[in-house]
Amino acid sequence: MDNRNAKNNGNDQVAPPLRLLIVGQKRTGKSSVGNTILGKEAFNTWGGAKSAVAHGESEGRQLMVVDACGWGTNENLVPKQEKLELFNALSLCEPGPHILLLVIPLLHFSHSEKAALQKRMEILTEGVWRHTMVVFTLGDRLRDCSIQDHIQTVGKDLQWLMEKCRYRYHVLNNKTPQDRQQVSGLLDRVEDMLMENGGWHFSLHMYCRLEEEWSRREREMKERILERHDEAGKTSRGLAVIPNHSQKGGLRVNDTLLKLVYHG
Ligand SMILES: Nc1nc2c(ncn2[C@@H]2O[C@H](COP(=O)(O)OP(=O)(O)OP(=O)(O)O)[C@@H](O)[C@H]2O)c(=O)[nH]1
Ligand SMILES: [Mg+2]
Repeated sequence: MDNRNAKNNGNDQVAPPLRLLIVGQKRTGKSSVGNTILGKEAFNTWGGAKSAVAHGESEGRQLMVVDACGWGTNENLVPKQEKLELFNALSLCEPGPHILLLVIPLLHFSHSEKAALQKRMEILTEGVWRHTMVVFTLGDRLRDCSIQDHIQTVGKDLQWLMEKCRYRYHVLNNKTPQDRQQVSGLLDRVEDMLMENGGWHFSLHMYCRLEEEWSRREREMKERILERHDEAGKTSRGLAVIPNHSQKGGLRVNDTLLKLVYHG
């Protein structure tokens, strides 16, 4: 745990900064989110800027905020330059961000936007979702409609995203940065997530190693099961042991679905 005391409660000890990484598609309001959170013009909003880092104090918390260069709309592959930009943004918040703020404007969320987002998040491994919260921008557009209604009506792609983030989201209106309640609400949510994660920050290196380890164990276990049943097949007369893979990805032997249990 490396962020036991993100909130400086007035004692003299300087709390370690909470590291936030702001990601999302181009022109969605990422820099504005950074500025609203920090309560100052830390990032430029002219567009097209490279990833940048800013420090500051906001609502009693020491913060380090990285505004990542926005990603594009290609839903089939992630251009090499975009991958490098993503890694560069990660390296700006070494040893890793506590929380990623994934910026989504309160507009229609299309299937191709979802596909493009999924491709970028996959680079960061499945583990990144534990550290990700959605920040809806253009909060000023929510007039007569609640955010829950918006999520319901926008459709299944946004609902998919909500499920990935376990419904952790917050709405910001960047046109009223003086509204500090919206910022303290967001930072409270961030701290709750940090507690749920035992204080651990996101580490791409660690999650990549974990994914490799899981697939290695899965491979070994399947091989061992197949070997064992091959031997059993040789010794038992009349019982044909036919291993195959079920449609759901489980392993079936003689029509019995074997469940693989991992202890990792
Ligand atoms: N009405 C409204 N406009 C917003 C809001 N947030 C951002 N904008 C506007 O959206 C535009 C883009 O905002 P940025 O913060 O520069 O977006 P970005 O994602 O950093 O853009 P890139 O760095 O080019 O990827 C700017 O004109 C902002 O003023 C919001 O909550 N409400
Ligand atoms: Mg920007």
